[in-house]
Amino acid sequence: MHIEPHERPDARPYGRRTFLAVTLGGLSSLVWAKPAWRYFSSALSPVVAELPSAVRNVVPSGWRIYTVAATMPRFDPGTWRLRIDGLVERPLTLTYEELLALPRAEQVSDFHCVTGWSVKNVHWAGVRFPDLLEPAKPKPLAHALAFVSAEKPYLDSLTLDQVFLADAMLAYEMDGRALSRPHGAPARVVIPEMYGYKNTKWVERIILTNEPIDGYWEARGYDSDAWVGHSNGLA
Ligand SMILES: Nc1nc2c(c(=O)[nH]1)N[C@H]1C(S)=C(S)[C@@H](COP(=O)(O)O)O[C@H]1N2
Ligand SMILES: [Mo]
Repeated sequence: MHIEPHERPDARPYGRRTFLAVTLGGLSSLVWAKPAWRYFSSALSPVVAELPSAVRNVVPSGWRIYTVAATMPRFDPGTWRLRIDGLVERPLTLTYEELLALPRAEQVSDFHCVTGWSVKNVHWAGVRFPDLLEPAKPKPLAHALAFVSAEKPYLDSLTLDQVFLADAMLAYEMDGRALSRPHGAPARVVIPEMYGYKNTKWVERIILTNEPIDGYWEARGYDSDAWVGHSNGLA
């Protein structure tokens, strides 16, 4: 089956200007003139690897911001809620404060999009799924989770075994700061062993189900086997 790369127009990668503003912050945009940007867009690009290290350290992160809707959800710490329901004994609603109060985990991991770009050494902080799910008491029949994004109609699904991997988390910080709006504020899935499309941003609801459901990209032809190196999207 032929799979289109998911930068196609309806995947709406952010415009260069937004992206630069988001990513570079205070850096002079002069330094990052348009032609150079192309080379920097993949962290694995050989061009980047050959740069002197002083330059490499200020190379923009390599992230591409993906959305499926026209606007990104806006996070209000006062009214935001995370719902955990479905096959659980105790459906839960967490405030942002309550999420941050759960046991905190940190990690450094690489991030891979199935279309071929990667970002190395991303620092994440968040909560591990056993700590997040325990208070809701998943029922024995619960074998999977559906992550519902506040960005409609994005959603994706993972099995309980997958989210219990040691470096999977619901992340609320990236590189030492609260998760930014483009990266999914206030909380996104991080599962480094799997391609980016399993890393749902703007998570507002987690539904425990008996088996995984098709996610946004899977419904459009991508493998539900999203292990890095296995999925069909890139090859
Ligand atoms: N809500 C939502 N989550 C999403 C996506 C999206 O379009 N919407 N894209 C996915 C894909 S394909 C990738 S590669 C990553 C990209 O993460 P970033 O936008 O923070 O760079 O987000 C994933 N999570
Ligand atoms: Mo992706």
